[in-house]
Amino acid sequence: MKINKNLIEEHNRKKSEEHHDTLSQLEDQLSKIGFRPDDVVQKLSDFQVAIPSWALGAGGTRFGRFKMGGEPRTLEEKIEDVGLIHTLNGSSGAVSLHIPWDIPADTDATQQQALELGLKFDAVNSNTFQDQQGQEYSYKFGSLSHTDPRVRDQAVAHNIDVIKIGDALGSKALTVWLADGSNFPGQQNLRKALDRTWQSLEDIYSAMPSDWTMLIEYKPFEPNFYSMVIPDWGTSFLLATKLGDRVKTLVDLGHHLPNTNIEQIVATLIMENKLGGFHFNDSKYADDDLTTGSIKPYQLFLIFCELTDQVDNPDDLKFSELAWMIDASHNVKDPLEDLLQSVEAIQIAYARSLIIDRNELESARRNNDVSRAQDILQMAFRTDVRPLLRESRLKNGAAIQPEKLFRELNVRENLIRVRGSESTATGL
Ligand code: RM4
Ligand code: MN
Ligand code: MN
Repeated sequence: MKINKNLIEEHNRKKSEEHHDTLSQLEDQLSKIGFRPDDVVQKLSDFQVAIPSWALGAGGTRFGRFKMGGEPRTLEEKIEDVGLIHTLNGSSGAVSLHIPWDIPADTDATQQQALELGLKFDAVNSNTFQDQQGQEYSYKFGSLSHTDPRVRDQAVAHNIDVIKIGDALGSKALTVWLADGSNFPGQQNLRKALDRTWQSLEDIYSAMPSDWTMLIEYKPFEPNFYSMVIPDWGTSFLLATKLGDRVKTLVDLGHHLPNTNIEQIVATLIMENKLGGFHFNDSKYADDDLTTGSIKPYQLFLIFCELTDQVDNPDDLKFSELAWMIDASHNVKDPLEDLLQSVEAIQIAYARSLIIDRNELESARRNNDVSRAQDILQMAFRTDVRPLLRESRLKNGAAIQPEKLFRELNVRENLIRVRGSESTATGL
């Protein structure tokens, strides 16, 4: 299914008056405190967040999976769905593939399809956390960290295959998330498991094209419940440092123990030039893969505050060099609506971080004026920046209110008509 541009224009015409009223009010308010709203709008228009190919169907828990209807049956249909999201919001111009769930039958055709929809390929993800049919050795007891060199070699070879597929599609990064670890004390030699992982990653790194980046995720527990080989940002950072310049840490927001100060991790990684990108989602407990910004919007804002804090070091961080990706799972919501909500939440956090009075904040900090510093941050957080988002969508030729239009056009019903109510997407 494709959404005709005329429908977007018609929607925008209907919403235009109301939009311009709220926008000019906000513009006045921001100009008074010395901001140029146009700059924020421009930054928002340029900012693109990749959609994960594994989040377009109904996700499951280990207890079950409920059909949603109209799920994409093929990679082509997954890319079509990302195209739908991007047509509606103008901010999802990239897709992140998971191999082997999404092996393209014909890379040229896949690339062509993406190009026509205005999509690029962000990081490709390898998968050594499941056994695939016909696979020679099992990953039951690990992959890159396995005690048996034949298993490690197989896992390394898989990662190199993933790079090859990504390379043919124009991707420039590999994400490695390792499920390796142990369930019981004594099961694994902790030091040796990390050492073997490092060696396996070396093999992958040396096979990677010179303009590629390797992104290493971390996660404290699950599927292993006693130890994970890469449990935290420190271990990811250590491996990234040992391996080389083109290896960085990927921060998946759900991969932390409750109440971890993620914004502080982000600040440290920026300082060391080791921040590779994000898997955006939200969580109450751990790897819940909920809609970004649905549980802890203030945390998301604080993360963006670190990302856009360039008062003293304007060249520290190049947004375009980071991988901005969503990693979510949908058990009860329509994934397309959920992804629209996620992108919007990310943009809201970004926009709010751009209207912080940085000089005032720095001076409050210098003077240890704690109350003032808190007020400055919260003033930005409490501002409704959505008119700026809507303006950036208009600029990108997208819909002023993408979720509204999604419902008005009965997108899900149309997808069910074409794909049936029983279709299932590959993924978790
Ligand atoms: C993991 C991790 C990976 C994702 C898989 C599906 O928890 O977050 O990034 O690829 O789930
Ligand atoms: Mn992830
Ligand atoms: Mn995860």
